[in-house]
Amino acid sequence: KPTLGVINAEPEPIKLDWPATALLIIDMQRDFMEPGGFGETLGNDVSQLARAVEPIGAVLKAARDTGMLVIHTREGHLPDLSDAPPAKVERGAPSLRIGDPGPMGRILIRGEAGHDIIPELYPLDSEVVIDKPGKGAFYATELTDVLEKYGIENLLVCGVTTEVCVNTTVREANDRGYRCVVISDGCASYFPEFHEMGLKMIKAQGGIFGWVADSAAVLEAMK
Ligand code: C5J
Repeated sequence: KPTLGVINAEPEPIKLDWPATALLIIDMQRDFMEPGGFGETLGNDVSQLARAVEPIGAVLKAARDTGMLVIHTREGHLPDLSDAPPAKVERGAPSLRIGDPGPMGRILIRGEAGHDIIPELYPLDSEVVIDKPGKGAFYATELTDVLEKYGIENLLVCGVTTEVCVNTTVREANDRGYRCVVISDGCASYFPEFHEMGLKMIKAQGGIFGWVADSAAVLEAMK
């Protein structure tokens, strides 16, 4: 297997050293993807996110086949809500608030069924799972330590939602010096127009936060 690959990305192709590259899958949790979870309590049409599952599954399979480091994240809070800022819990007028009992257990609480990753993309025991209280995967997590331990310099980023947790994480990663390639069809938003703009914001201005490529381009480069 070649250790270098070139992804036909926007705004320009990017050459990656595979051993220094990880696949980062953001928040593919039942709470965002399925009826009765956090996403739906906010009034969202959760069916909008389903389109990202297959492309992520294809890249996940390729990453597993090549031995790439795979990191999954989950947004959620401790059962006593001690890591949930009141500003987050109290805002808006959701049908259920964070911590309230719902059909998949307490909304956005670690250990509940709704907090878990969807079966199609379920982590292997050997993969890293990062629990995060915020939208970004670096804030109040061990992600930096994990990336340093494995010598990671580049991230293939996908998951939900494009403009919230994916964008926040890519911005955090970019400031920390990681090259981020965002997998366009491996991301989704409850708002298709936010998805489009979320990707444009990343790749505009010469790739101000990173690169964007579809799953086909990523898979081609990983061959
Ligand atoms: C949101 C996320 N949208 N994972 N979380 O609240 O994007």
